[in-house]
Amino acid sequence: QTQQSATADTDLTGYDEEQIRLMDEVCIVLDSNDTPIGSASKKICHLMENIDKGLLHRAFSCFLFDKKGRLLLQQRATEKITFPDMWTNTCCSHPLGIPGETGATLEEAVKGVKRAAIRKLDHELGIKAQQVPFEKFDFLTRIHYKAPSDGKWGEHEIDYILFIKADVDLDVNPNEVSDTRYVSESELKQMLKDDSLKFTPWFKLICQSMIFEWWEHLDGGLEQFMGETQIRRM
Ligand code: DMA
Ligand code: MN
Repeated sequence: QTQQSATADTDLTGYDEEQIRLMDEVCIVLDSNDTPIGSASKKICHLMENIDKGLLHRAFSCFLFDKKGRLLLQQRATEKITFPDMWTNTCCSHPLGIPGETGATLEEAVKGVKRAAIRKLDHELGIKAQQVPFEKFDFLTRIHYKAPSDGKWGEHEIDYILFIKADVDLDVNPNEVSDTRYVSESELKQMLKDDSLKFTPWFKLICQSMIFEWWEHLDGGLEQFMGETQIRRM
């Protein structure tokens, strides 16, 4: 039997060519304690038929704040296969099964997701690596959540939450992101009340639980929330 790439699959008929190509990326498959137990394509990891059998993978969610303490949001492009057109935090993606992004211990895994975040901040938003250096990222905690997208596709992840304070220049990739916006806490609270806007499920979970408390400690006392070893099940 020959190995099939995602591009050859009927599950992906009709979607954007570049987004289909990205479904061949290799994600890190986990047990429920975040121990890597293998790898599988991004496509395999995001099909609800596999998620319903328990397939779980590693991800990160990056929150970037500017000098004024405003959070950078993005609206996902219409081309995205999962959760298109929804507003969400600065950048989300997956560490890949490649050297430097995989890690079995929490310490190594945190390094891996920071490297993946640097890679994807550039890919999605055109933010150059020198504006978001490795040392500037803070790891807060991990959340384990499951969320369907449209029936066929969905998410089931252990998601590493990363904060970074940095003033950056944007050069948005329109295949990934259709809009960006810097918001204050009160502006985000207003946006969340606006029924005409759609938000990703993981961003909603984080908004309902921890984000505003963390945000209040951005300029002092964030240390108490950093490096949590317990996985938050949501
Ligand atoms: C996946 O994000 C990660 C989380 C936390 C949902 P994504 O769908 O934006 O991934 P990618 O940008 O790689 O398509
Ligand atoms: Mn995912």
